[in-house]
Amino acid sequence: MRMVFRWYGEGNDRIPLSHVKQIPGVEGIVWALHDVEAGEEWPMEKILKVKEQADRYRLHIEVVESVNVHEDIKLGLPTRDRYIENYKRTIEKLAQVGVKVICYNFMPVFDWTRTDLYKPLEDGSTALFYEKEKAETMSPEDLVDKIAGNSDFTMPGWEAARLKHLSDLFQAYKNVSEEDLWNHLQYFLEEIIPVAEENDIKMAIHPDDPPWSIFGLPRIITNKENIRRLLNLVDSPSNTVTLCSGSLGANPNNNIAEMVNEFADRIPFAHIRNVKIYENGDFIETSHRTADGSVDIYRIVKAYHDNGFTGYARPDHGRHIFDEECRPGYGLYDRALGIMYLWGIWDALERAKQEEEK
Ligand code: DNO
Ligand code: MN
Repeated sequence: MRMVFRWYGEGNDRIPLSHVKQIPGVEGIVWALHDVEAGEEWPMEKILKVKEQADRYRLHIEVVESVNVHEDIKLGLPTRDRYIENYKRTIEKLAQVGVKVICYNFMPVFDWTRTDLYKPLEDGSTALFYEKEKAETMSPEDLVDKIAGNSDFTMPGWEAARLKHLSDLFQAYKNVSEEDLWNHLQYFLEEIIPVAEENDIKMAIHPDDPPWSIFGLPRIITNKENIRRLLNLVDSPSNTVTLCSGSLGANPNNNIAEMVNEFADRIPFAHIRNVKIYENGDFIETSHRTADGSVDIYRIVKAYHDNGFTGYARPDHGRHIFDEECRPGYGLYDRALGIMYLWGIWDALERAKQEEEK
């Protein structure tokens, strides 16, 4: 397991790399050019700037999250080919600086969705929260206002410029069924996977978060069967998954450890975090500890260990603790604690194996 840490870039993340460097076992950053719009080719000067910054702390930049997919590609519009060309050029450039994994998602309009960014937990910390009834009755505009308008930070997946055209976007998706979305994903993958293969890059799709349809928009990367289908769309070692335990784990029917066992050789990147699910369908993000949430983090880490996992892993979101002022879900402290919990499980498993072999 190779531990990495998401970092939003100089001037865009309050956490300095000097602090990231001090978290035990972190070897690289998970990064992106957050100021480049979806569909545009990433400029080499900007890529090199991030590399220089990371080099200074001897942190690598092998994992990118995300190169976002332009909406026209998801909609299957004729203009998609231009954006797919840009995507290919970006893959090639990233390979040149040593990138190995590119995470992306294929969710229409919205990335991760929550109804509350700072919901108090019983211990006095706050965390990202999803209230089912609110999500089902709220308008998309109110949600955008709540998430993008409520934060001092630019929120990836919630870019104001793109979401200005919300009603047009919803109109455009009116006639796009789940099957259409599958077809559009297949078209995209058939184009980009050969380029990824040639450049020794793994394209790792992130599951939908939460793993069900919101506002009537189609969502397809939601469970084991659908991940199997995705991997079969283009059967290549470069067509892979970012297995996110928290996203998939919001649905209690998803057994993540089972997915690790089935898809191990096609998971180059693991997102590990916990959520607590309530009976009414609400869920809140908790500490990484198994006892604190509904997802069995121990079993998941054990499944990775059993399968000899050598891919990258990151703590996904964390709570906001110790009065830290941070990007929602992306503070330093709780993610650092999460890393130590993951290492604790991993090292104990590793040690037990070595003792057995003696
Ligand atoms: C949620 C997060 C996501 C992720 C993007 C990747 O679990 O990991 O917001 O960053 O969906 O494209
Ligand atoms: Mn995730």
